[in-house]
Amino acid sequence: MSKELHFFQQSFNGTLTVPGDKSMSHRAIIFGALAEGTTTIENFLIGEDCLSTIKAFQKMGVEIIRTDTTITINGKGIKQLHEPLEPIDFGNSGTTARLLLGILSGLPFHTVLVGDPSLSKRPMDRVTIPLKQMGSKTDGREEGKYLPMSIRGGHLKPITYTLPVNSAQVKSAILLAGLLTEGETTVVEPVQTRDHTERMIGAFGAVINKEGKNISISGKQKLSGANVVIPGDISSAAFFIAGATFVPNSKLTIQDVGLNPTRTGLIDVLKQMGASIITTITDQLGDEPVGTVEVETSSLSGIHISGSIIPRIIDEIPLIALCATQAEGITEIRDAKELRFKETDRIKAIVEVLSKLGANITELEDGLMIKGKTNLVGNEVPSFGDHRIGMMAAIASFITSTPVSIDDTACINISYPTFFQDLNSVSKRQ
Ligand code: SPQ
Repeated sequence: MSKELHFFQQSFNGTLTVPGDKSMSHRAIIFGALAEGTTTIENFLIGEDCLSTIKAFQKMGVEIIRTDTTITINGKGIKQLHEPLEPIDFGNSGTTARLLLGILSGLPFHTVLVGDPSLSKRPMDRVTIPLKQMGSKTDGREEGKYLPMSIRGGHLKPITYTLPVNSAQVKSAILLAGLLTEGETTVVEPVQTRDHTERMIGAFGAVINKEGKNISISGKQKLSGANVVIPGDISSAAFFIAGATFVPNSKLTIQDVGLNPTRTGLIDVLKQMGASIITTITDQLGDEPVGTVEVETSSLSGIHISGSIIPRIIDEIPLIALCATQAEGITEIRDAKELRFKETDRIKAIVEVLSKLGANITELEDGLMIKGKTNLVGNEVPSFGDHRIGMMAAIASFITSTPVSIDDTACINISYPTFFQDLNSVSKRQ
């Protein structure tokens, strides 16, 4: 489904709330499905990825009922999960695949796992290598590296594992397997990644301990049903925050958005580039800070971005690259090779899309170099079936004097089905 977009001479104005956080929505379903008792989840993200997580547990016999954005799980504990009769399809969702590999490792049955063509190209050995050390039996395409895979879980032994890649999905997969394992499992995390798994488990009555870089879980803790309210997704708000920094005459407020510091790197980067952004924490939902982001048009300057901030901006790098085309001077992003293992090779995708729009951008092995400031021009661009690339191109159409035509925007339903409605609601003619 291609879409022609032309928001030229419109700005971002007004107030917006964005749908629930994707990472937290996945985790709430996972804990609710493992818990005993009723779990309710409010402001759940009705994106295709999170629906894949629901369907996976339904196939294992968990009763999950959805009414609009509220989910009810009638949890009966881990013992109620049964061998699925059919393969489980993770669709496009890396989080579902990797976190469920962790759980399935500890469950005494056989499961066949498949995904869409994009997910089937994403490495799963980053989780199966430590899970095999714990005793999980997995196999898959290309010597067990890719989906389709099969897994036979069962009795596991605890391990201590130092993450070789800065990945919250790998960390969470091991911790979830550790929850089903007698003894203490420890993940050593050299660079902090998003910590929603660690924060949310408390609501379900269990604990994950953090001491410096060591994150430990004692196995066989009982989870009890909980009421979880999901804050707005900062990675969805990011499209509007980034756009409002460089689209002339913008002044935008985003409310009720998650402000967990492991996710707010975009705001730090944009401020460093000269953006005017004010964040205010107004509430706490469970263990997650929530608040308001106020942003207005500013003059941006290029900066160097590398090191420990990368996991805090990993999903927002397409947007940072777009902002960099509107910043004076050079922006260099390094240490971001992980982008090559997302829904598509996002380094290549960013370069191709922004080059087609007239940007001066160079592909680096582990990142990008962008020379600003450039007048962008409309063109036909691919989204590569990647929701975040498609939405980045849509935001670019606010500053191109001719339309931007995106070949496939259906992929945006992966994380933000109401994106275009929200875009229309805050775009105002200047
Ligand atoms: O779930 P998926 O497909 O991996 O989604 C992405 C995204 O852009 O929405 C990445 F492609 O987000 C990941 C994120 O990049 C979600 C996530 C999580 O919920 O734990 C963690 C990050 O991935 P990783 O590999 O760094 O752990």
